[in-house]
Order: sequence, then C-alpha cells, then structure tokens
Amino acid sequence: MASRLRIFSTSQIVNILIHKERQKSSIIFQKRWCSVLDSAPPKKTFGRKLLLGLAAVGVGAGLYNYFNPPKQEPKYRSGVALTELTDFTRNDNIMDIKPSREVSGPATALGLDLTLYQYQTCPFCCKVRAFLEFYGIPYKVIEVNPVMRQQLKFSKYKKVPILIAQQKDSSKKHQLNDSSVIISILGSLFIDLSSGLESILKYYVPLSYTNDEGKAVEEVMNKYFLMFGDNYKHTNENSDYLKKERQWRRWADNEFVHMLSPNIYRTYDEALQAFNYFSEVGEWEKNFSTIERLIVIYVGATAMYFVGKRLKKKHALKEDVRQSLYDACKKWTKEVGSKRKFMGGELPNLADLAVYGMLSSIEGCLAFQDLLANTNIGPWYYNVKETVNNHYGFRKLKS
Ligand SMILES: N[C@@H](CCC(=O)N[C@@H](CS)C(=O)NCC(=O)O)C(=O)O
Repeated sequence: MASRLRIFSTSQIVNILIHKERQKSSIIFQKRWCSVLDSAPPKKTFGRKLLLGLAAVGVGAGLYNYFNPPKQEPKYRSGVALTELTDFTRNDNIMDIKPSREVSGPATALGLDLTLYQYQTCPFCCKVRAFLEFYGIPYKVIEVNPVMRQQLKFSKYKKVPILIAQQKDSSKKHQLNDSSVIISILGSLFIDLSSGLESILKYYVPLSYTNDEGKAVEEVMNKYFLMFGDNYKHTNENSDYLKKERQWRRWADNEFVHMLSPNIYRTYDEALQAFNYFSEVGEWEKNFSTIERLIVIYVGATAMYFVGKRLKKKHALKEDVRQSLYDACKKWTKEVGSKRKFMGGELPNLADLAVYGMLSSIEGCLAFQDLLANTNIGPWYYNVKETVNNHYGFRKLKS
C-alpha cells in the first residue's frame, strides 16, 4: 500500500502537469471548434476541481510517505547472493536416530538444538567439539560407523562433521557441512545472539565448482570469515588480529592436519595402537557390534598404515614424519609467542581452538607423547584444555 502511494505521489505530480498542459491546449482546441460550430465552450470549473483534487491527493500521499516511510529491505552486510534463502541448508530427510550420547553445558538458553554427526577422533570433529565445549553449548552426538556410514544415509555430503541445527521456535532442520563453516556460522551467531541462526545462514552460501582434480565440489568461500553485523568497530589493530586468526584457522585445516595421520600410523604397531585408542574413546564397544568393531580396528589399521605412507609423500613430509609434526607445532607456539597465554590473548580464539581441537584427536597416541617430550607445546595445549573443559567461552556469549 505504502509503495503504491509512493508511485502515485511522484508520477501523479508529473501527470498533473502534463494534464494541465493538455487541458490548456484542449480548451484552445475546443474554443476554435466552438467558434466554428458556434456552440458554448465546456465549463472550466470541473477541470480545475479535478486538478485541485489530484494535487491534494499527491500532497497527501507525499505527507503520508514522509510520516510512514515504506519498509526498507534489510541491508545485507556481505557480498553473497542476496536472492539465496536459508533453505539451501534445509534437510527434511534426517532420520530419527538415537544419539550415541548427549553433552551438557551451561549455555542452555540459546534456543538451539544441535546434533553432531562425527567420528570421535576425526580431527575436524574434535575441532568442532572443542569449540562447542569452550562455549558450553549442549549438543547431541551421533557416532558414525566409519566403514558402513549408514548414519549418513540422509545426506548427499558424506564427510563428517555434519551439524544438524534447529532453532527451537522453527520446524526447519539445517544441515551444516564442514567444520570451519559450522564454527564460523555459530561463531557469528554468538557475537550477536539476537541475529538468529536463519539470518546468519544467508551469509554462508556454498559455491559449486569443479576442482583441479576434475571433481564437482561445493565450498563456502568465506568460511573463515565471521559476520560481525553492526557491532564491529573497525580499527587497523582489529583487522590485523582477525586476519591472523583466519590465516591460522586455514593453516590448521590445510597444513597442520596433514601432519597427524602419517604420524599416528607411522608403523603398523602404532596404527593398531591408534585404532585401539579410537575404539576406546569412541566407545565402539557400545556403539558397534563386536564383529563391526574388530573389522574396523584391523582393516582400518592396515589400510591407514598404507594411507599414512601415501599422505607422507603427498604432503612432502620429512623422512622421519615426527620432525614435520614437531616443526609445525614449533611454528604455532612461535606465533603464539611468550607474551600472551593464547593467540587470542587471555582466552583462546578460533585459531587456538582449531589447533588445540585437532591435536586433541591424537592425545592418546604415541606421537602425542613424543610431541610433548620434544617440543614446548605442552603448556599451551593444557591451558586451552582447561578453558575448553570449564567452558570459559560461556562468559563471552552475549544476548
Ligand atoms: N573440510 C572438511 C573435511 C572433513 C573430512 O575430511 N572428514 C573426514 C574424516 S576426518 C571424512 O569424513 N572423510 C570421509 C570418510 O571418512 O568417509 C571439514 O573441515 O569438516
């Protein structure tokens, strides 16, 4: 209604002027013919009344618009496709599976229902858990069988972690794929809880493309960026800090993670030890049948021993892969430096949580013991662990 009035008020004024000119010429025209036809010219009063009436409507509409401005479309703060709605993450095929466990936390009032599909010792899943636990967010876990993967039947995306997120007042279940996407979406929400999950989702639209290996992939190109909305105060210091945080999150995903598998599967014995550790912390005895568990342990350890060798070559790790792991951890502790407790200062930031989360995936393996003995990453690691286990991030949540 308001916009119709607005069109009327602007175009009508032009119409009025044109109409006035036409009237003038039509009167002259009529007069000429009148003299020829010798009949009385039509009265001017009706035209004048109409003109005045239309002008009054125009002014009225203008005033109406002034005092009742038409509703503005929301201003989008990023360059993603504005036409995309949140429904691209919606999935109505999610099966009702009994969660393997439920993790509690103090942040119960967020109005979010979260279910994490995961492998307990997948570094990307450990990263998401470290993030959720740091903020004290309660969530459910569905442990995926790494061989059968029947729990992921509902999803076209077949990797873990997958987070199913539902806002408690909405019937829509949103499927969030990829650890860094999950963390950036929830991280943006935690900056300003009033923005709501569904409005944040609009900023993380995946792009489909064919990668260098000719495979069709979908990727959220801005997955290391947080959305700050109007709360962000731009300073050079802020920008440098955020840039560093993004760079190191990316480093964790693209470089650091590649140190892990070749190290924990370095020998067949280490691979077997690693899988027995995975079975213990993933509660495979509870979650899978005995035969399933034994197949996963022995087939998995054998396969991963060979995969570890291939990955070592692919990522050009040193002959003794431990050295590459030590180098990466030294690079990280050098970046944190000795003047601050964490890269984030007094509390871990998303880069601290990413490196910590990934490293925690090998905590029970021989490689981790060697790492503590040969580098100084221990104090930083256990400091982050304390903040995660005690939900220090909960205090940072703003409503
Ligand atoms: N970029 C993804 C990588 C996830 C990923 O590679 N996950 C592995 C497990 S660690 C996976 O699910 N691989 C497929 C499979 O195991 O079938 C993320 O950050 O979440």
